[in-house]
Amino acid sequence: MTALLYFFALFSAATATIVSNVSSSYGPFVADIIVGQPLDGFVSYSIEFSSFPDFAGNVSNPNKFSNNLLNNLGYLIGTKPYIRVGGNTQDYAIYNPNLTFALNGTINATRSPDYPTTIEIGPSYFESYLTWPNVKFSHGFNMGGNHDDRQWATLLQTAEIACKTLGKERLYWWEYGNEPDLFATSSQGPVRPSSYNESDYVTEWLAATRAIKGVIAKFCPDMLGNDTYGYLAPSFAGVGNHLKAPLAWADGLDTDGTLHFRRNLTRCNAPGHFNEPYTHTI
Ligand SMILES: *[C@@H]1O[C@H](CO)[C@@H](O)[C@H](O)[C@H]1NC(C)=O
Ligand SMILES: *[C@@H]1O[C@H](CO)[C@@H](O)[C@H](O)[C@H]1NC(C)=O
Ligand SMILES: *[C@@H]1O[C@H](CO)[C@@H](O)[C@H](O)[C@H]1NC(C)=O
Ligand SMILES: *[C@@H]1O[C@H](CO)[C@@H](O)[C@H](O)[C@H]1NC(C)=O
Ligand SMILES: *[C@@H]1O[C@H](CO)[C@@H](O)[C@H](O)[C@H]1NC(C)=O
Ligand SMILES: *[C@@H]1O[C@H](CO)[C@@H](O)[C@H](O)[C@H]1NC(C)=O
Ligand SMILES: *[C@@H]1O[C@H](CO)[C@@H](O)[C@H](O)[C@H]1NC(C)=O
Ligand SMILES: CC(=O)N[C@H]1CO[C@H](CO)[C@@H](O)[C@@H]1O
Repeated sequence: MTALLYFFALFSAATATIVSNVSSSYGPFVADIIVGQPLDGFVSYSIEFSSFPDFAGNVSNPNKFSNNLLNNLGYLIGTKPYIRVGGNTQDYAIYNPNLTFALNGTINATRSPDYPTTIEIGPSYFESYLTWPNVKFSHGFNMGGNHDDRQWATLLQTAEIACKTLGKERLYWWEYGNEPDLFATSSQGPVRPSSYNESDYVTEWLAATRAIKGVIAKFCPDMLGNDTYGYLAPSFAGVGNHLKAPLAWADGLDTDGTLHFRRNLTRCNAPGHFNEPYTHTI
């Protein structure tokens, strides 16, 4: 399963309370809605990393249409939806500090016809996190690397910009790597050898998340509390793939005690993946 877009429920003590009201033809009915039930951020969304600038816009051109939709949902739910920025394309995104626009994506239809598999992001990519007030985000760091020797520099550079931009008010949790259980077998082109196993994954994951933590300690030291520093993980695509989640846990994925759960209630498939079964797992 290469789910790019799905609904998921996020459990957190954090609250992103909406402050704006929206006009509605439902009139007094909306005022009677009990906010915050059944769960904070009960309806939340994942936005494909490469599409985030389109959905959110930037500081000079914020996407007000998207914000209005989120406000309306927020008014009905009690909190604005939480937004995960990630998916397959987070693992292709290479940081280029000289890029003068948000994202340079190139589609290779042989690899994937519906999203770019060669991607550079520039400093203004992160402006998209500033266009939707009172939304909490998870930012997806690039673990796959796409065979680009700027992968490690990208991680350290984006960790600094992401923590400075999001701050603890906007951050939900971090995510390092999307569906790493498919890295060795990806139909878009493997990014790890076939010998890649759970202990390799755990070693790599711990080393990189500790490096991210080092960057945060330097630039955003107020984001290292137990309620502000953590990861959505293992972010596996399924239960029958090359890496198995139970083995990753057994191999020490949560050695640092930084993992937070994600449970999906309903998911919908992304374009190009409609052949997959639609699942309800409430
Ligand atoms: C939202 O607007 C409705 C209708 O004007 C009003 O009754 C309600 O108190 C407002 N809610 C908030 C949270 O401002
Ligand atoms: C960015 O541009 C500067 C000035 O042209 C150049 O020196 C530097 O190597 C470039 N950096 C990258 C990562 O391309
Ligand atoms: C902001 O978005 C507008 C509209 O898409 C675009 O023209 C502009 O180049 C963007 N600014 C930056 C710095 O990317
Ligand atoms: C965007 O990426 C393509 C390669 O995918 C490259 O040919 C092009 O020069 C890049 N554009 C900019 C402005 O960096
Ligand atoms: C597109 O992807 C295919 C399969 O990975 C590769 O063989 C081909 O060289 C790529 N084309 C370009 C222009 O990069
Ligand atoms: C995983 O692969 C590494 C080499 O990449 C090897 O050292 C290790 O023994 C393997 N672990 C298991 C459990 O097979
Ligand atoms: C943070 O969590 C760790 C591990 O659960 C615990 O040992 C530590 O006391 C906590 N720190 C605070 C400030 O609550
Ligand atoms: C995308 C995702 O996490 N899907 C999972 C949703 O829950 C079912 C059952 O618990 C899993 O099989 C899916 O992998």
